[in-house]
Parts: sequence; structure tokens; C-alpha cells
Amino acid sequence: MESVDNKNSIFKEMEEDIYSSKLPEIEKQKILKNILKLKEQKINIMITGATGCGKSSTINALFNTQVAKVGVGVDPETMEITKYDLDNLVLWDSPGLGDGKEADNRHSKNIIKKLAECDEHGNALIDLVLVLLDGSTRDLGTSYELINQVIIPNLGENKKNKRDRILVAINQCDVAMKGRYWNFEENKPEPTLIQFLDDKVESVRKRIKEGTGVDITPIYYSAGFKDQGEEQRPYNLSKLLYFIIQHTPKEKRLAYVNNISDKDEMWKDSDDLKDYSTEIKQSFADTVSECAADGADVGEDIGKIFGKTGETIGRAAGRIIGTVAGVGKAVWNVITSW
Ligand SMILES: Nc1nc2c(ncn2[C@@H]2O[C@H](COP(=O)(O)OP(=O)(O)O)[C@@H](O)[C@H]2O)c(=O)[nH]1
Ligand SMILES: [Mg+2]
Repeated sequence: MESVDNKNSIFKEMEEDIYSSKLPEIEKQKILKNILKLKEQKINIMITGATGCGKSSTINALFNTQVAKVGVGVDPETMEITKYDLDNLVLWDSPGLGDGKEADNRHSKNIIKKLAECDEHGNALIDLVLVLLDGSTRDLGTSYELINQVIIPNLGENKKNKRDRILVAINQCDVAMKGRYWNFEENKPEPTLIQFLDDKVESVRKRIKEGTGVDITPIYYSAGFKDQGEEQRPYNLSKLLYFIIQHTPKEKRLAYVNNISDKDEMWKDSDDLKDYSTEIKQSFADTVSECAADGADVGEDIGKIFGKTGETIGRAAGRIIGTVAGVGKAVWNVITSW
């Protein structure tokens, strides 16, 4: 599959589309100015959770880079928040709780400090906190402590804002019942495991609601186990990305276009509750039509004006074809015809 090699290509293509359009000069200038603004947007995501829950594996699966070392022994003495700068997308890999009292104290302080940081516009630096839970453990006590005592109280005052800035995802769903009821051939859960995971989602939701009054909807997925010489094969990663994008302010969403993994295996398997590919593509398209064209008179032909841009978005979203039966071609048609 074709990959996007130029890091800035989505913005470059948007500019090229505008230069080569027949729009009046004044509208062109308005749109180019908007594109410049979009280009400067950075999305900052904090990824946190107990050691071994799968933060590194998740980062590597989602994004077009193998930045994070998997299963690396953690030294709680020196453990700090690690920054991965992926061009418009900045990831903060932060240890959660469960490494002992002293380390936990330090980690909490680091997280709270990071959450209080502001960007150059005076807005909170961290747009979104992705909290990962290890679905294979029964004892999620330290995770609730992390979410209810450390993260949610430090996401601002407003409940709606808090909800928008946190995403809780239960990883390792494949081994949630010690590997039982996981269909290894098809890389998906059997009904018994689905029921177990749905119950888990509900109990996590409840515990957070009871502890904080904030009502969020956790999801489950698997970043996929990777042994030496084996391929990583996630489940529901497209769903996770869909939720991440939904939790990302519109004007920052294009940062994902050039960064999402171009390995097909990462996106192959997911539940069929939604057509995540089309939804993701639509999110990107909305950003282009609402943010780039903001204040400019482009008429009805926005899809035609942003022809190249649409193709790039289509390619990016097209990688993320879920398991929705028979929908593949239809999705592609929608993508290429917007
Ligand atoms: N079975 C299974 N193993 C996983 C999954 N995600 C991560 N792992 C394994 O869990 C271990 C810890 O993962 P890692 O990404 O280093 O966790 P981190 O400490 O949170 O960064 C590694 O051996 C991974 O291969 C998953 O979804 N399923
Ligand atoms: Mg790690």
C-alpha cells in the first residue's frame, strides 16, 4: 500500500489545491491563511497506565513509526515522561501507578505538572489523556486511583471538558480470560469473552462515575502481542483511533493523516459496530471543509477544489478498513468521490 512519505504532505497538498483552483485571489488568500493556521496546530496526547499495560505497543501499532521500545524493563528511579515528537503530533508516554509508593508519588506529581502546562496560546498543553488499562488483570485498583485521584481532578473544572479530554481503553482484551474464548485464527473474541469484556467496560465506567461523577465510555482493544519474528496483530485498533480522533479538537485532526500506521495488519481486525474507516475519513474531510474554508466563499464545490487533499485523506483512511462485511469497495468509492 502506498505510504505518505512527505511529513507535511497533507498541508502541502491543500496549498497546491488552492493555488491551482480558479477561486478569486481574495478567497485563495483567506484559505491559504487558514491552512497556515492548521499547519501550526499541534495535538498533544498523554498516554499513561501501569507498567506493562501496553503503552509502547499501542503507540507503535497506531503510528507510522517504531519509536517506543516494548517490554523494556522500567527503572522506577529514573522513570520520567518520554516525549515522542511526530510532527504536529506529540505523544507523552507517562508511567502510571503501581511501581511502589515512592515511584507512584513521583509519577503522580509529574503527571499533574504536565497537565497544568500551557501552550504558547495559554491553553492546556495536553489535549487528551489516553489511559490504558491492562485487561488481563483483575485488580485495577491502581488504575482507578490514577484516573479518579490524579487525572480527572486535574483536567479542569468543567465536567464536559473533563469528559472530552480523557479516553479510557482496556488493552490486552485477547488475554482478558487468560486466552480462553479468543479466536486465534480470526483474531477476535468469542461471544463469552465479548460478554466478559462488555461487563468489564461497564464496571470500569461505574467505578469512575462513582469516584468522580464523570461519565465516560471505555472501550476495549488489543495492541497485539509481538514475539520475536512475529507480526503484531491488534484488534479494534481502528476503533481506538476513531475514539482518539473524536476526542481531538477539529482543527487538530489533520495531524493524524500523515502519522497513522501504513501497515495493513494493524487495522484489519475490529468489531463491526461501526464503519470506522468511513467515520475517520469523514472527520478529516470535516476539518478541511470547516476549518480550511472558514470565512471564505468557495461555493458548493469544496470537494472539487480540494481534489488532491481528498485523495490523500482517502488513502490514509482507506488503510483503516475494518471487518464490516462487503463494505470495502463501497467505502473506497465514498472516499474517492467526496
Ligand atoms: N497478549 C497481549 N500482549 C500485549 C498486548 N499489548 C502489549 N502486550 C505485551 O505486554 C508487554 C508489555 O507491553 P509494553 O507495550 O512494553 O507496555 P508498557 O510498559 O505499558 O509500555 C509486552 O510483552 C507486550 O508484547 C496485547 O494487546 N495482548
Ligand atoms: Mg513502555
